[in-house]
Amino acid sequence: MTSTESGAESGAGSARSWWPPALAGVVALGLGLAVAEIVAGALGRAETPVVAVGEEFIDHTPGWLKDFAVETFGVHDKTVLLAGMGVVLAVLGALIGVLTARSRGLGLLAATVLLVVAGLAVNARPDTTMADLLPTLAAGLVALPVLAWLVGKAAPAPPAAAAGPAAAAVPAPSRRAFLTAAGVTAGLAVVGAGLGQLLGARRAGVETSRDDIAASLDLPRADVPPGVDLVVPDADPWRTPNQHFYRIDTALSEPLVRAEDWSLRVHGMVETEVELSYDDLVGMGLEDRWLTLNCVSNEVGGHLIGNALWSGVPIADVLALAVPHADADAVRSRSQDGWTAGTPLDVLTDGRDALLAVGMNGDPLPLAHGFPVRMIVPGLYGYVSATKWVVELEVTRFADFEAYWTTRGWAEKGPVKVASRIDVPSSRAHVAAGTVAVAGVAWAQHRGIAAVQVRVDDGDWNDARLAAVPSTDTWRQWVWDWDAPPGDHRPQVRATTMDGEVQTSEHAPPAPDGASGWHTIDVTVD
Ligand SMILES: Nc1nc2c(c(=O)[nH]1)N[C@H]1C(S)=C(S)[C@@H](COP(=O)(O)O)O[C@H]1N2
Ligand SMILES: [Mo]
Repeated sequence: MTSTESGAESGAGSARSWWPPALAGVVALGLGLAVAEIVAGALGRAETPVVAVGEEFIDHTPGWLKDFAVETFGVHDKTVLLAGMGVVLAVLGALIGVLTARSRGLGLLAATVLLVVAGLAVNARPDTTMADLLPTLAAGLVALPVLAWLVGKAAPAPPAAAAGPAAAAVPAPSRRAFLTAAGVTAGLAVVGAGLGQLLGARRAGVETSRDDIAASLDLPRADVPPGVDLVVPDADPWRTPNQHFYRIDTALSEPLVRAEDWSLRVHGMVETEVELSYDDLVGMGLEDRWLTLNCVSNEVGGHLIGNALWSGVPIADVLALAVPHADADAVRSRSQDGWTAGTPLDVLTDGRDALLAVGMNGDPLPLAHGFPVRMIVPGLYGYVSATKWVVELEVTRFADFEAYWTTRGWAEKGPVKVASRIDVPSSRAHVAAGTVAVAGVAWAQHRGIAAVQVRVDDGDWNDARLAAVPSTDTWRQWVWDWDAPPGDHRPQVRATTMDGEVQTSEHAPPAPDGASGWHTIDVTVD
């Protein structure tokens, strides 16, 4: 019976060597992904199959898992996701390779299914066109034949008549030939991926567009105002450099928007729909404001917060061009990649420095922080206000829509809670007895920090010395000189706002509307 025979043969084959076809599958898949990188890079598109699948995954993971990822991995959540996808892809590639060795038809079918899934993910991304399918298509056109060819070398179909002795004679040279073929393919994949990265780095001219903006816009030098930075060793600087500014968003690969292609549509419940180009916007006049931005996912004592000099146009001025209807109460902003935020209309028009920002610390916005234009609204968490790559403002009513994070269980409105953080000493530090500078920051954007107090081991509260601030919209540094006696101690901090709210000791987790509680650290005084 032929089926028994071939079964026995493939059984002997798999006992001898299941790994060559598995390796063939991994290498073929790798080459396919490299080809996708090259084509996406050449086309200047952000959506490679891997990116699209990753972003669909991000958009469809349940809220709790996302919260867990941000809490556990913080700003490294994307790296962890990509690493996880790498492992899953390697396993899938290996399985497809093994399957292909058993049955060419089934193996190629499985590979095709994988491609179709990737294609569907690309298609499901907002703002994708047929052109975004080309990287996936090219990946398939290269990976499928290479898969069949490599698996053929890894597990040569036994000649129908050949029995034991012939099979025993074949392996050595064919194994060498296979390893050479696999090695060359893997090398091509690595070189290809590198080339793709290089092409991608040109980013469809977005970096060039950013350089042009840097040259043409007269952005300010972001000199730190006098007295704001207490310069306590090891404390965070008052001004957060762009490269150290936390990054949180749902985009696995930054949306690529050139300033010259950007436009902002203001519509919905307005008298006149308005569409602005980048030049229209900056032509309205840029204002420079120090504003502190923080994430609702920031834990007590966390670092998902930063302070920068933002250059931009007041959102109120742009809304005024469109003239919102009196019964509207919200603005739904949308980014180029489809993410949305819902911001109270009154917050955007009450005279505070809510900006459509184009500059950050004297440079055009970095791609990761929303180039070419983003929103920044002092007093609100980023998820309800700080839309990056913003392309649309829809004047509407909260009753009529839900924004990205609201549909995932976070609060509809996200005013910043008053908070304070101890930066030095670091938690579990050992310090020498004597005078120890306890220092950090406190923030309650747009309300302002009036006082910061520190106590140790539930003792009396001591007033910290406050640094200067240019407005109520930034964080405020503080320092308290502690006469530290030897032993284990627990300093903790609380802040009071200018409108008299004392920071609550009540612990709340970040979800659904921001963490609360006093930052407390453990210090050993030697
Ligand atoms: N387009 C877009 N804008 C976005 C987000 C996003 O996922 N997509 N995340 C928001 C959140 S939750 C925060 S805290 C801030 C973070 O801005 P940053 O990355 O510049 O620090 O961006 C906001 N704007
Ligand atoms: Mo956030």
